[in-house]
Amino acid sequence: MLRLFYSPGACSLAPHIALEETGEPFEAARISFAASEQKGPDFLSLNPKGRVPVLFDDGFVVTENPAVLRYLARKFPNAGLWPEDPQEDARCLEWLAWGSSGLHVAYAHIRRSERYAGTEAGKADVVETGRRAARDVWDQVETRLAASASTWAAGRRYSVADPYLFTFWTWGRGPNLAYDMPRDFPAWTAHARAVGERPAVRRALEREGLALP
Ligand SMILES: N[C@@H](CCC(=O)N[C@@H](CS)C(=O)NCC(=O)O)C(=O)O
Repeated sequence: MLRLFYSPGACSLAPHIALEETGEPFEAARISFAASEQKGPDFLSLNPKGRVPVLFDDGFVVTENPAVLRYLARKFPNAGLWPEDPQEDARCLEWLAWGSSGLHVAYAHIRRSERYAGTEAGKADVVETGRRAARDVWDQVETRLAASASTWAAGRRYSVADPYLFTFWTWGRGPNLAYDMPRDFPAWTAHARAVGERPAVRRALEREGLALP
């Protein structure tokens, strides 16, 4: 049995959506950050990094969004979540890598400044730096999507890059960034609305208690 450990609204939303897209049965195991469940012994025995997502597949454990998303796409090829064309394959991987090393890390400077500084002044500086970095990468995503002729991020077809980008879109409208997404990021918002029309996405959003774009 597949089990996804997720926390509502966290980056685990992307594999949560991808799992729904596969149509396979899975268990969604909710981890409460408010109760610090990601730091408890049970969770740490699965993922010593203390982070979601964690995908458990019959004894095999995989973490890190790019790896989890690719694993799901490869394991369930009929869902068509990974492009076959070499250029679209590279584009999909490029989005996943940039998401985890660029967008996520910029955001973490705001949401988790304690990782990067030990004093209150240092943390405030990290948050300010994170705000500039996040705006820069959010703007870059908008520019790329606006220049694309396709509805989907990696090419002609929907892929795991789309729910990953969608997850960052939801962070843009969230309290830490509080961007006016439709006004400032219209191409990304059009993308998020197209993603949000998919039944799999609606099911995952409903389970996590999140609003549609
Ligand atoms: N590099 C990891 C990052 C995972 C990560 O930072 N997850 C966050 C949620 S978005 C988390 O579990 N945070 C809990 C914590 O920092 O205590 C990935 O891309 O999957």
